[in-house]
Amino acid sequence: MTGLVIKNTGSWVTVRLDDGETVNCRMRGVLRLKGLRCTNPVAVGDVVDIEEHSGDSPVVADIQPRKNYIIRRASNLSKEFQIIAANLDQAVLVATIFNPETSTTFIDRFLATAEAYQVPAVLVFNKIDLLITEESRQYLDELKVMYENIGYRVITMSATTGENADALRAMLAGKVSLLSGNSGVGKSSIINLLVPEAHVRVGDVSHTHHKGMHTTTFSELLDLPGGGAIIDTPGVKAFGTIDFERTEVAHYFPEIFRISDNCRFNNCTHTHEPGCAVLQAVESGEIAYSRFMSYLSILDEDPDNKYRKPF
Ligand SMILES: Nc1nc2c(ncn2[C@@H]2O[C@H](COP(=O)(O)OP(=O)(O)O)[C@@H](O)[C@H]2O)c(=O)[nH]1
Ligand SMILES: [Mg+2]
Ligand SMILES: [Zn+2]
Repeated sequence: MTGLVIKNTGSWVTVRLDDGETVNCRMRGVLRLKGLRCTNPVAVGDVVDIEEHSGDSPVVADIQPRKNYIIRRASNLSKEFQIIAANLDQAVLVATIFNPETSTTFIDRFLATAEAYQVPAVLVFNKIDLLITEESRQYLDELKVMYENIGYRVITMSATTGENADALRAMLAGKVSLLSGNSGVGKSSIINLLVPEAHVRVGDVSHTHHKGMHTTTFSELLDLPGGGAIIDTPGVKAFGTIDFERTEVAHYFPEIFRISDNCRFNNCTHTHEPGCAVLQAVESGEIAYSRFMSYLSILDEDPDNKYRKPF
């Protein structure tokens, strides 16, 4: 039998079978071994083969090949990885420009990581009802235009007033979307708006179990009324930074990559080289300064990097 993993608590996975029935399954030991450096070999969104055993709980026996998946390090310095979700149609970043402010660096890292995973990314700026000054609304417009010019879809909305909620619904319809974003940006509020019966707690870390001293958060796939689903990953701000190859970082900034065709050297890092078309485009404003700064900040993580910041 095959089914879709709709919840993963770490020790159990909930699988929805083709007939709609859901079953809680254990994981077969050998699957754990396959994902040696992975704390959870099975993720929400996975299609799995299960075996039923009389008198015992069903077992996830195999995972079907994934279209894509998102991973993160189990902890900052850990060598172990955690698969956050699999088989995504898109990754949605919920951001706010006020209360709290999501930095453009955070947004750009998210977008670059999504590019690296080949998952289409969408930006949702929430809490637009809070933007009462002309400057703040102008800033939002600038960000929207900037990201749209690069090729990303941008929705501006308010979960509180419901403004533009229909645009969000249309964007999610029929797709499996991962919902990410810093805490406090309104992810839970958005989920409640879309799936009222989910009753996700707002202003709090949702879906947490307190078992003694351990706090476990789990991912869950929630069906949308109009078709499609969102994957909620409480406690996961964004996907983990993958280990970008220094020479590849520019590939994940589409507008930088496009222009880099015109750099004099084909191994140009766009940091100091003569004849660098990217540096020229940053200077002329064709490439947004904030985007270029985000690009540099990812390069900066490379301990071997030897470039000098040009600004
Ligand atoms: N003004 C305003 N507040 C919002 C909006 N969306 C969420 N909030 C508030 O922001 C806080 C955090 O929301 P929550 O949904 O828990 O954010 P999460 O941490 O991303 O899940 C709560 O107090 C919400 O009521 C919005 O669109 N406008
Ligand atoms: Mg929440
Ligand atoms: Zn260059």
